[in-house]
Amino acid sequence: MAIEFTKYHGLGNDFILIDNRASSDPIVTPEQAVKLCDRHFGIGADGVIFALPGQDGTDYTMRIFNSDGSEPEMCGNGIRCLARFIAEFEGKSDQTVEYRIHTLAGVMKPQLRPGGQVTVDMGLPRLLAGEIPTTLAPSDQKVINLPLEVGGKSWQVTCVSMGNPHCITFVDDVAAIPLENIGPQFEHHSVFPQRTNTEFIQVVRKDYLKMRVWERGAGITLACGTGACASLVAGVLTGMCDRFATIELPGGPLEIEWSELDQRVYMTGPAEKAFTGTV
Ligand code: ZDP
Repeated sequence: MAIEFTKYHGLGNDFILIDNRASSDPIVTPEQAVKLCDRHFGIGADGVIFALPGQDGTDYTMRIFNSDGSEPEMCGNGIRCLARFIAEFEGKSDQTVEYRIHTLAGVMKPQLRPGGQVTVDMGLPRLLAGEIPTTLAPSDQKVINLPLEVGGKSWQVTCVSMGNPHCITFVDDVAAIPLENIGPQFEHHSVFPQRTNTEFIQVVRKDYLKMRVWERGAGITLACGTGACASLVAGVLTGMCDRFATIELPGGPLEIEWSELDQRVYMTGPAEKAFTGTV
């Protein structure tokens, strides 16, 4: 079967977008997604994202397969790409339009802005150990600055769920972190039953953070939207940063706000089309 796709990226976190409006099941299997994401034998991407019919009164449903075939609940950079992909096939690319998107992490609301930026209402962060999930603390308690032994070293970690699990560590110099080596050890640590995404954060100023990420199911990526949101929340919880900050990722900056008013997290960043094709 021939499948048309469009390749998008958000700060270099790249995805294969598929128009899946004709069916409520993804037209690509997780095994096929692994092959499509392969950078040498396939199209190459960090994940495959499907625009499915909306559920429960939403405009669309988003599903995503990581490059290892696992299915995350949510994807921050991906949902910005999805919003622009939808606007394009709806012929609304030049409009300020908001969509309600059903995801496994709840309803997300991306809004297109002039100039290609997309702001996403990412919902409420979840902070209890049982919600992350992690066994680092009793399930009804928060995990803020608790010690975790990884790679023969003790790290102070804070855990936040943006629908998907994140483990955040503040360090003096993100460039000095041997991500390739310790990332997988965090991801597969026994205290994270659903594995975890891991973010290393360097505080440059209270409103400017630098981040490097090891993603669950995808490894080192140039950017992670949910990770940037989770890291800002962790920074506020630990007193390391303001409620509004720029987060510099290897692929570029995202603006993140944890609103005092409604306690929701808002993410603003770019999403760009790279090319289209048929497989
Ligand atoms: O939670 C996970 O398994 C992540 N790898 C999902 C993808 C997250 C993403 N990088 C983001 O921007 O939030 C797409």
